Amino acid sequence: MLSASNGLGKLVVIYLMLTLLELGSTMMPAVAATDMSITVTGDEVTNPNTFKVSELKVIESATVTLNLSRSTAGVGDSVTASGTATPNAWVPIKVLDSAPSIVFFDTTKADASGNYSIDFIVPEGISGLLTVVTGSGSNVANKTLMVTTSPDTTTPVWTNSNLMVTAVTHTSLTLTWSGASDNTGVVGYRIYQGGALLISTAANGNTFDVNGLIPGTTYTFRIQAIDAAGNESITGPSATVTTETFVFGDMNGDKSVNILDLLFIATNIGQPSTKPEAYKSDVNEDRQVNILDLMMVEQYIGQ
Ligand SMILES: [Ca+2]
Ligand SMILES: [Ca+2]
Ligand SMILES: [Ca+2]
Repeated sequence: MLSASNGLGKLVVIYLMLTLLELGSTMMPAVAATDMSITVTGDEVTNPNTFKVSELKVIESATVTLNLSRSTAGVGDSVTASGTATPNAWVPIKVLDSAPSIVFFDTTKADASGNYSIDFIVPEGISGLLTVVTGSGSNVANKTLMVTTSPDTTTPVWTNSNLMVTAVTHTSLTLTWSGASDNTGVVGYRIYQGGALLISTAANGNTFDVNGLIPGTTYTFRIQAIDAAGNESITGPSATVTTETFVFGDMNGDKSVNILDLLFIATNIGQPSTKPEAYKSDVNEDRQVNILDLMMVEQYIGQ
């Protein structure tokens, strides 16, 4: 606070102040000033030729400091960067990867005491050493943050799981199941017959033909999903099925061999062998349904 008690004194002070302000950098003490504020009030009523410099304040820039709430983090983790800077100043924050590319940028305002704090989330696809920088120009502070990739321990899950069994013959059937999901993706399915692993399949095929089964036998199948880390689901769908009982020549499955079985074969003559009925009608297994199959079955009529 500068003031003077009489008119002459005021003029001297004003002159000195104006000179001081005009000469500025040559007369003022050497400080690292980034801002100045001057409050001037006039005395227009009693003496319009006078005014008073009531406050001359130099705001020095404070050196930016930085602390991180953690030194290691995983993707999706929140990290708090905090420290001190110039009171009420905006503080930029940058997070750089090793390239270096900016993976996060924001600004926050320091409070009247110079304290600032800002949170950021470690983005997807980031790993390795990050550098967190706050401040600007030459007045910056930085800290490193190691982003670790934690192993996937989450197993695939089934929602409304379903396992269908179709095309059941005396030795084969077809399994078809709904898909599972996983936090990192399902890479395949494991098919269990009873408690034993039958086969693993790729994730893009939700169907499998089981062959070589024994006629008239009950089987339980279960499907489990696996992810890239080898985590296997535990709640996959299951189904129990009995293969057809085999009576040689009993083409229509009525447990007897008669003219109806010959008709069954006759209607499948010329059909592709992949058609279940035709496959079944190929009694001599020569991949064709023809008169030879009819002749074989005819021998068993009445037995
Ligand atoms: Ca997983
Ligand atoms: Ca029959
Ligand atoms: Ca045949």
